[in-house]
Amino acid sequence: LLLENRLWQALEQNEFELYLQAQVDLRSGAIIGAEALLRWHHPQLGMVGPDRFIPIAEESGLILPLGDWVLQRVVELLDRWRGLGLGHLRLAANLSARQCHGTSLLPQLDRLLGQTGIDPALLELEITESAAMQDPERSRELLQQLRARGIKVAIDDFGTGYSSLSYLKLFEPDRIKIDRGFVKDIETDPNDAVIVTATIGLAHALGLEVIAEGVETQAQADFLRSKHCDEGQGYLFARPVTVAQFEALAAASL
Ligand code: G
Ligand code: G
Ligand code: MN
Ligand code: NA
Repeated sequence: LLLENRLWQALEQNEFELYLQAQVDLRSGAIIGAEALLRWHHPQLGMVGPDRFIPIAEESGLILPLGDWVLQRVVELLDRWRGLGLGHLRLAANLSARQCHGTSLLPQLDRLLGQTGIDPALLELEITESAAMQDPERSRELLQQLRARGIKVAIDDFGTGYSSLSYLKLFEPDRIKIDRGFVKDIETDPNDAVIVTATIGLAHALGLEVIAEGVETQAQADFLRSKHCDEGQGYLFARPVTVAQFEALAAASL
């Protein structure tokens, strides 16, 4: 309860910050974009990670204004990058289940796109497999609406939920994010290696791109590249860092 009360105040007092984690092309090694990850600077507790406050924010409804704030900030950054020579970078934001199934997301996106004139294809929204599966028909409709606006969609934590592979065809996302649970033991667990290889093949057969999460070692990156995985994200390439740090990293890798 304490954390929950404090959360509403946190939004008013600007205690949230977006960290950015680079996403790289596995073939060239180039940074092609980033995922935005929320952090909370609690005045007493210090830095609080999203695993601790997102579930509470989701429960209490704060996730809606907080999610609005994230989207606004992400679009602002895409707009800013055009003036910094970083206008090629894609930026992904995580959507909560409530945001996906509420009514304010599309109007807000239309407003933000209209205000800035950014290329909607540089904005990617990550929807977890489990959020999408809470209401598959509504999710299909939402993804169709996003696609109509040219916004990209990635299915996050792919492989961890109950989704049948046939839903990939129904949702028609642009990309799937292979959950880091499968990447972790990719070299030692033959089952994980088979699952990852088959998932990449299936996604490509359906015309989708694939990014692997939680890439921590060069051997994992080499394996993924050998299986034609398109992109990677993980500590091997970069940790989540501040916006200024990410901009420096991306500028240096041009
Ligand atoms: O940054 P990382 O460690 O610790 O994130 C933990 C979890 O929090 C991840 O599952 C991530 O998807 C989620 N998360 C991070 N930022 C956001 C956000 O802005 N919105 C939502 N809904 N989830 C987020
Ligand atoms: O949205 P999602 O559940 O994918 O959130 C990404 C989470 O994964 C964040 O919490 C981020 O800090 C974490 N993460 C990113 N790269 C790595 C990595 O290489 N290893 C591990 N263990 N976690 C990572
Ligand atoms: Mn994510
Ligand atoms: Na994930």
